[in-house]
Amino acid sequence: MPVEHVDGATAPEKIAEILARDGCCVVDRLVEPGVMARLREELAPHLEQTRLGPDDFTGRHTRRTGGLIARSAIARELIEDSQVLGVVGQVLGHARNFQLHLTQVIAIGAGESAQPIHRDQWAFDFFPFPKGYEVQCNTLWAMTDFTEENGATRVIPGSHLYEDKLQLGEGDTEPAEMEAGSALLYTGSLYHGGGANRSGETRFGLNLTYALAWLRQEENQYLSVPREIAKELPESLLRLMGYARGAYALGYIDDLRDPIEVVRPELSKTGFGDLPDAQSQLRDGSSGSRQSR
Ligand SMILES: O=C(O)CCC(=O)C(=O)O
Ligand SMILES: [Fe+2]
Repeated sequence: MPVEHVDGATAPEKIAEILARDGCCVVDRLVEPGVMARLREELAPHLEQTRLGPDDFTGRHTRRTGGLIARSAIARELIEDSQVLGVVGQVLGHARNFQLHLTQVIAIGAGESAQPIHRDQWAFDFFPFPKGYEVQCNTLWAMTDFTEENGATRVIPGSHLYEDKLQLGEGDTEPAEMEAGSALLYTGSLYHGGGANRSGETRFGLNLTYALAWLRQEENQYLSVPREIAKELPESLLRLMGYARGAYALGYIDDLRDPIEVVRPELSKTGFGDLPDAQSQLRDGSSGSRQSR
């Protein structure tokens, strides 16, 4: 079954429905291809300096460049894309809040072989999350066109409901082909992998992922983004990076202080900040689907 495509104006609710059904969906032309060209220009010095991967999973002909909040204004905007956050809010709506999990340009070089098929949520030490309980909602933006030949991500629509820890091969998958400016959205439970690059050109993708705020982030945002830069960021992005509590109590500093105080003291909420809201949710037993931002 090929991956379903929707156009860039599709409502987040509709995309979330497709993700619930298939575990993946391509949103065509979410931004103009020119945005992706500018992103590449902006990141060029960092992309050039990034080392090749050390193993077959990360890819020995693949460069992975992170720290994108510190390095790119365009990436910062894409991280907060309202349509994407709308989808993520729905897919992860069973938890109180979610946070940014990682920012990474994945540049699959010519001659790269196919990445092993995996679930991204295996990063959580292979914890067997219950089927249907999504912990991650991911985007992979095409910075160049994604074609079967140049290493378009291989996906298995519907595999988010498969058993865990399966060993699947390229033959089980479909290529998520799309034009630059489009994005593949997929859950952490979807079986997928980077494709083999049989073209002569590098395939550039931008992986921006989000996870429940009670899980550890894959890319450590507090250490990847220097404090001088963090001080200049908008509150919404800081909250998404993890300068906020996860669920009710996770991540405060010392005397129950709001973590945002470290970078923007004027934004601090006193005590638990959102305590009244948190308490009312505990009292009425609802799990809440409010994003903390
Ligand atoms: O670059 C891609 O197409 C996918 C890479 C991937 O799935 C991963 O590194 O986890
Ligand atoms: Fe992956």
